[in-house]
Amino acid sequence: MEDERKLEESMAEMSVDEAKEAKKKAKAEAKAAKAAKAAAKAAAATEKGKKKTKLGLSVTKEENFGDWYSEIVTEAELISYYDVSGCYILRPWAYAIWEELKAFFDGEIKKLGVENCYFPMFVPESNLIKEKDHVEGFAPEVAWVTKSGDTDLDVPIAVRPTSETVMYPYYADWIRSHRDLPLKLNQWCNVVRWEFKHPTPFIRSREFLWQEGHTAYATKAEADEEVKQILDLYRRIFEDLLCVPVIPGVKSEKEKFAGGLYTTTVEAYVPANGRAIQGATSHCLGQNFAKMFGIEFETEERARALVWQNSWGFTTRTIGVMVMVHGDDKGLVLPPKVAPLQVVVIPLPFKGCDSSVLVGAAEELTAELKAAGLRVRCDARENYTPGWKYNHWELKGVPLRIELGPKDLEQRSARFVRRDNGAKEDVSWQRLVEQARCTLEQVQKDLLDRATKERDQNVVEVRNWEDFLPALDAKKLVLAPWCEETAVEEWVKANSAGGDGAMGAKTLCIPFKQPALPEGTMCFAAPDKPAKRWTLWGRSY
Ligand code: 87F
Repeated sequence: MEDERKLEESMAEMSVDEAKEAKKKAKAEAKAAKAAKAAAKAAAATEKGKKKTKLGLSVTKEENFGDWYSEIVTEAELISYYDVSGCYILRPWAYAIWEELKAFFDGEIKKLGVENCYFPMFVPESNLIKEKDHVEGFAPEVAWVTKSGDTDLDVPIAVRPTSETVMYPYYADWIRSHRDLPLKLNQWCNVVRWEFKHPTPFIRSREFLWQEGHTAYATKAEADEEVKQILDLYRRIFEDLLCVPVIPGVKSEKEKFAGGLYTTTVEAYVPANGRAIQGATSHCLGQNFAKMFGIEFETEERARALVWQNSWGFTTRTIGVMVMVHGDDKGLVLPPKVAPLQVVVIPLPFKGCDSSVLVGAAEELTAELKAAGLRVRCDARENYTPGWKYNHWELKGVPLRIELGPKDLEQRSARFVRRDNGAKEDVSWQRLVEQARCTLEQVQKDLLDRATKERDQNVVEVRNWEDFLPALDAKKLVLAPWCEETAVEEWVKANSAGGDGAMGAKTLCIPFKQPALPEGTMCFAAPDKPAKRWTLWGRSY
């Protein structure tokens, strides 16, 4: 009541638009707070339930995907909830996965001649608003520092939501001649976007980790080339590391980064709820920012010219997508290439057996695997039963479990158990390292194969509007011939929002890989307009 009154009072001093905006914001804030409270309550309830059973997850992926996800990310010790709504603690298990992705991408961009750097997280107000198109739609999400202690700052300072406006004033300074080009910088950092939509760990958080690359070239051809190269690295992060198949393509005019020329993207699919999710974007900014920030150079012919720029980024969202795609009712299923631990060795002491010999042998096998470069740990803790350990490491998603019991010891072999499909195999000690490597490679391959099959079964070609909604409602992504008119895109979105609260469909991308489009094919949603290309549509995050 008190808050409402305060809001009314301050609204009396605002313009109608400002008042509307403030009301909207207050409503969204209240909604976010309510959602956070509900999430905390749910977390506490499942915590309680589990204390009773000690069995790991209390809901199945199919029963309630949302609850399953909140539970798995906390129970597997990827994240902890934090006291600021929409912010999460990345625990070592999640951070180690991030470090794997980072190591891969960092190595690859260095091969392309990109250098790492670090710019401040604070943006002067005057720079932030220089590029209007770019900031307009995003303004409500920008967080501001307005005080130090009790004193108001002379000028408020924004916290970076992305760093175009932080970096480009200095690009204008540094770039003078064609000899200063190309300039290729990247930074690994955090960014803050004060979102009001329901927050989800990794998927939508108010602070997240990412890399942002910002490059400048003399020619458009060079910039175009890099956009593709970076997008392909993003594809490899998803497919080769996370075993998540993606569809690369270009965004529609409506969905592209407004400040740029065109946006390329990799789009993933979450089978459990049929939603699409943007994986990472690689933008060609054209010369828009160069104009705004005066980034010019002298050509070899001594003429003045504007640079061509790109920016590109991927975030900790990648981890959330991997969890959603591969996790099961026992917990996480981690692809070996990103798993913090690839193998866990568990000795199975038996009553009446000398457990020190068994544990000694388990530790030796562990050392051998470690020496071969695998990430492995021996879990010989005496205060937990083997059954408890199986559940624990399954929950954490370790790709391969190696059990060693008295019988195995006798036969100088060990039992391999795969996390992804439960397959068991007895392996002689002589072939231990070789077979562990081979099994992990097979798991990596099988995870991508399985996810690709499932994704492919859920992308359908639709040629007319009648078939569009039923496909969406059956949790499909839809590939449809489209006229590429924004008005039609907006019409589709409005007319695909279900009465049951289902959201409208968006264009995800115009895939680079196009099925044949016969001459005379019309737009699926506007049958009087010729279709230009097949476009991928879906309900999305
Ligand atoms: C939120 C607030 C202010 C996204 C925002 O995709 C500005 C923005 O510019 C904003 N949310 N964006 C677009 C970011 C574009 C681009 N930046 C570099 C990337 C990749 C990395």
